[in-house]
Amino acid sequence: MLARRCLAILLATTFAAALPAAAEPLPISDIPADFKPSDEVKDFTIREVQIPMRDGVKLHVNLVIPKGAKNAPIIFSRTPYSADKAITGLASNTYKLALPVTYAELAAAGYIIAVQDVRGRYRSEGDYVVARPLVGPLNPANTDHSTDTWDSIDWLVKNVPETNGKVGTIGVSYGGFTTLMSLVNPHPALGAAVPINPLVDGWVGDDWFHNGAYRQSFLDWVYRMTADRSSKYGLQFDRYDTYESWLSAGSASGMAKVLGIQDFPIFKKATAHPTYDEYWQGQALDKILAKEPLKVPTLHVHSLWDQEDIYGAPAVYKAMEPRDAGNADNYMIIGPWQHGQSNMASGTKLGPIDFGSNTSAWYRSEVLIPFFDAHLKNGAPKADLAPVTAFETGANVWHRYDRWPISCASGCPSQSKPIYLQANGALGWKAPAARAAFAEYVSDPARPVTYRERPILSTYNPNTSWGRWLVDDQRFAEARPDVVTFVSEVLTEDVRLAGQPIAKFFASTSGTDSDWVVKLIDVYPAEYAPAPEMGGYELAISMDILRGRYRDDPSKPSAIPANKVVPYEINLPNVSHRFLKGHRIMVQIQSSWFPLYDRNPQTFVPNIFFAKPEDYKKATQRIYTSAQYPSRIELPVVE
Ligand code: PG9
Repeated sequence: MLARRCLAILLATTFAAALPAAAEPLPISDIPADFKPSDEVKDFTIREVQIPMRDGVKLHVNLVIPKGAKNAPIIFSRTPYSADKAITGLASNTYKLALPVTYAELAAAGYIIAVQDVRGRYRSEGDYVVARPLVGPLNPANTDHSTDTWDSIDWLVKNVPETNGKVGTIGVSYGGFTTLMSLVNPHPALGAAVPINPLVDGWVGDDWFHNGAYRQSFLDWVYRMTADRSSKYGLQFDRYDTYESWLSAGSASGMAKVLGIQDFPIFKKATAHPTYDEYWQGQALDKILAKEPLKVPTLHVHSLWDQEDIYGAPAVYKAMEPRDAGNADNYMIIGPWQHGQSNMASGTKLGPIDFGSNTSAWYRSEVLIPFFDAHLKNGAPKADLAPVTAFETGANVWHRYDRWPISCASGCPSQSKPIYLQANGALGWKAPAARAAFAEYVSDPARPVTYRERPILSTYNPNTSWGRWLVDDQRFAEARPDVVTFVSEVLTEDVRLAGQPIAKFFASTSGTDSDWVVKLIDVYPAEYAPAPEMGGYELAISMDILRGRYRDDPSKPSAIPANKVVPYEINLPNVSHRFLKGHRIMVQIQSSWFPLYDRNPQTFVPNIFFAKPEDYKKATQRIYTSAQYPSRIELPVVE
């Protein structure tokens, strides 16, 4: 009996082993319910945190921590463009490849990288307000970018065990704006700040307007950034070449209607505040920071061909200078870059303009990292940095300066010098002697001067070269009958500029409002051996627009008296440039810069956003070049 039972068990176990097990049902979905990528093979970890702010709203931060980090300072950026996208470059196991180049180099230098979605964007809670003003008359809430930065830094230094408790802020453009906001009532752990190409004054010369002329191309940004919280939607124009689209829409608000964004709050705020009123003045960061004590060493980064925020960095450097009694806390670097190019892998060229070396990489290794190290690393020595480091385009050399500007009307090491517009399209150092002389053109809003050659793509079209437009060859404009050109003799010696050119000119219009665009241009020799394809190139080194109604008072527009000679003044963007012997200096003037800027109807109307088709009229423009009306550009010449 026992033997039979044993045999039965033996047979059962033997056959059980031989038979296939009952198959486990496979899940229907091929995507595992819960998977986290392994960090084992990486040389860094990404830690995702939600940081509570003082009002309970939680803001999302991605921390990138190189393996083995200890006593490491934190580099903190705050962005509306996605903290996830900001840290994910190539899918690589080494942060040197995975991170965008600036973060990778900072991580290699021993820093933890922290990137936050600003309030209301992507994975952060709360409401999004574009460039949210500080708490006060323009912001009735109890939080702003300054408080959100303070609360975040406080949390980071208490909750990231790998840190030495010191934080540096950095960011480009919008991120430059949030970096400047970190300087208002700064957290004690904030040891250094690097605002790069920041939005500082949206009316005077950064993203939204320049001297009152509306940068309508930024409707593209408005659409992308405020249609939803995570930029799902990209703007589609009806044509690849948007020139016709803008022209047929009429005004900026006409285009907003076409796109269905006329009721977006940020667009309505612009149309409600076309003048430089309290709304703009109250949020201009140069004005705000001029009143703050300078507690945090700051390195301002300026791009000479910044197509978005060309006003901000030098303006805020200048505003903070009086607070820097020892000339040891307020720094600036001026590079030959487009917007954000200091953060790009290559700063050797911009379009066809060659700088002879990788200026962006040089800035990061010789200026940015030494600056952060000196202020954030325990026991680090002082950095050997000049208060101002400026690249001189044309000569392609870096200079160390103890101030900026180097040349101005008074109080600078060199004094600026006028170059005069002369009769017959000449330009020269001698004041004009002619009794009556002017250059004339007809400005027709139905055929506006384009800001670059067509086709004109939408700002963020994947094929756009928007980032390079400021170095476009200006010969296309010179060829138009509605652009007047003044050009010097061939230079017999170099002319060096370091500072801000100021256009002071006399003009009349047959209309009652007008835009004036002034361009300062370096004309290459017709035969140019170093790069034959650059022969005759007209490289703009500084240009800007003024909406005539604001000539006397940006906060009180007034009609221009028709056919009367009126003086105008435009502060042009800063230059650090050498016109080389053999080149010529050129000035061009025109009355539209379309479609980047909305058209001036050339008839004074209460609000150009709502100008009607019948308001747009041709006007005869005159630029005076006489002894009585000596139009000129005050050039910041360095002797
Ligand atoms: N120039 C962009 C911007 C900054 C601030 C407000 C709106 C736009 C940027 O590059 O972030």
